[in-house]
Amino acid sequence: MPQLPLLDLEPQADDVVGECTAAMRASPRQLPCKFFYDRRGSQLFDRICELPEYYPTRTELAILHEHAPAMAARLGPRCLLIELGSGSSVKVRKLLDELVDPVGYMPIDISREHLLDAAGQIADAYPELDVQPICADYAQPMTLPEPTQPPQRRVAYFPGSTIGNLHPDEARRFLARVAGMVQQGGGLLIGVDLRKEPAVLEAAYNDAAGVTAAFNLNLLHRINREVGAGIDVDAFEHQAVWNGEASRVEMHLVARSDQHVALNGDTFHITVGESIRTECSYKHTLASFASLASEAFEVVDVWTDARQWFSVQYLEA
Ligand code: AVI
Repeated sequence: MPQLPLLDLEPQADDVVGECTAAMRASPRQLPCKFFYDRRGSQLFDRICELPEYYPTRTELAILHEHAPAMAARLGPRCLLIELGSGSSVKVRKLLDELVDPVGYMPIDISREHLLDAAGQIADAYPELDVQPICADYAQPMTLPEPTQPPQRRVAYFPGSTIGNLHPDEARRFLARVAGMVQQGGGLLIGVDLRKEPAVLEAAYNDAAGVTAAFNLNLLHRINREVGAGIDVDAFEHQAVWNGEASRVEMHLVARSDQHVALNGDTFHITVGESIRTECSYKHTLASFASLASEAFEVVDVWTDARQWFSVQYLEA
């Protein structure tokens, strides 16, 4: 495997205890969903993506499979592709297979080992491609290096509908930062999950095999593991509910009995039936997403599946 020139922006380690304590003080009580993804949580998430009820991953892959040539035509020749939160760099292969003379691929991920491993595999599979892995928290502002050849266009790639896990204000701020990253005339190719029947949505976040429940409860195990909080994890149960007014699926951990959670010198009393909200997953319409993005980007192309359950959209800054 080739030795790749890692640009290490040394992302700060998560302050799990500080951020969780602050979120638990909020009303209603919350825990940040970004903490789902420790080693165990990431494994559980990979299993979620394979579940029959969890339609987003396979639907997005099918859209990519069918429309990658059209997407590549829209991105144009000599583009620099910047992947935000590249993980295993799996979905991007469908695009790389179709792009004409891309000047480079910059995968950005917070997990150094995972990044180097995935970037190495891409460099192996696409020997002509200039691969520049960047270890960074893509949610933080950063200055990107110049690619070795000048690109015709910079395009950020953000699949998976991860934008759905941001509240609208956070999403607008994030999109403004991405627009700055790709510069005027640059683009964003983004996966956006769409509004659909509540029964389909609730099943996707409350699967019969209980994998999503384990993923949600792992957050409490993680807090116990990392800060020795001594939370009685069995005293909580997973709940996923559709909040139609806010157009989002909410995941909660509901106390089965009265609980005391000690964190960072604070004790939180949680009464039976009370819940801690752990994640919001917003579901957009094509119109609501265009409006959310409108301060930073204009939507110029949308590809969806036949049921219009998921979309991949190309936005221009
Ligand atoms: C990562 N993100 C887009 C997933 C989602 O669908 O909101 C996280 C997830 N939570 C439960 N299942 C999957």
